[in-house]
Amino acid sequence: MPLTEVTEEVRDALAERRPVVALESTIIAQGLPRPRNLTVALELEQRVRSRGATPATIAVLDGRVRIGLDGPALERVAEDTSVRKLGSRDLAPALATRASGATTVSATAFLAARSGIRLFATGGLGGVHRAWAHSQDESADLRVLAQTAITVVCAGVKSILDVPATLQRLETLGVGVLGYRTDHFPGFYLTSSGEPLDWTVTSPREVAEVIRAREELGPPSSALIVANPVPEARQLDPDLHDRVLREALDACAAQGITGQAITPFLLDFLTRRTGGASLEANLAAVYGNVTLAAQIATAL
Ligand code: PSU
Ligand code: MN
Repeated sequence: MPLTEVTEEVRDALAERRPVVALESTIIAQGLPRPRNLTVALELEQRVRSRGATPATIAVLDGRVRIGLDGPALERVAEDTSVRKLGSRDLAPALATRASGATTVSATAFLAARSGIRLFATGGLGGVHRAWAHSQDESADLRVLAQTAITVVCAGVKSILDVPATLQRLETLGVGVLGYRTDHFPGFYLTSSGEPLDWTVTSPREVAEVIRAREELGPPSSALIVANPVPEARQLDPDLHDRVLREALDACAAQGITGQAITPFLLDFLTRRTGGASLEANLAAVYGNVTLAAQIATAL
């Protein structure tokens, strides 16, 4: 894979079948405010390590896929404003034009699975947007998850989305969803979206057993989602969430924001208009997911 560079640390861990957790980089480059994003990126890797697993943050730098980022590479992703947002369909043009970009869930899941990584942690997945009937905006995350054998630990899908429609799409696409210690789908900034789930697991070992069962049934052709809610004490106040989200969606429509810019716009709007409270809930969710992913990878 000449266009792919895997760090020695990740390569050794994979070769020795030690636990590895993939981390996406769009959350760093486009999902969190600078300069906090770099501190968070380093902290995420630290949390994976402290649970006995190897972190593999994924990005594209100067037209090369990077599986695992060293300090300077992580700094570049966090600080360089010319780093683009890359979904899975953007990978080939980015490589061919020597571009640099942070990878979304769709691009990260694709690249991680292709490198032999079985666990991936993020904040909230993309999904069906609320204005879907008119915009047809459904994140590429869903289709890639339908075709990629990887386990993704997340706090549900971003609450800026149409959550019931997204859950329906996941069912249609054959993507498994397990609630981690909950029988309701998490609501990203909120502990619960209010939507019920069919399956609940209560330990990293149980998730590992589901993963093994999937593999025994035949090579899995789709992803497994482990939906891990943000602790209630750290969720965003639900009333504040609903009010500011309505304003954010109105502002997005009024300003004519489209395509890849929508999600970063909404996340940033919420952070500013909740006085940073949505950011804290987002971080609590991501930290919890990264820790759980490392525990599952270790249990495997
Ligand atoms: N989770 C977060 N913050 C983020 C994202 C996820 O806590 O910024 C990113 C992921 O990279 C996800 C992307 O794939 O948002 C979805 O973007 P879109 O809706 O344009 O597909
Ligand atoms: Mn979109």
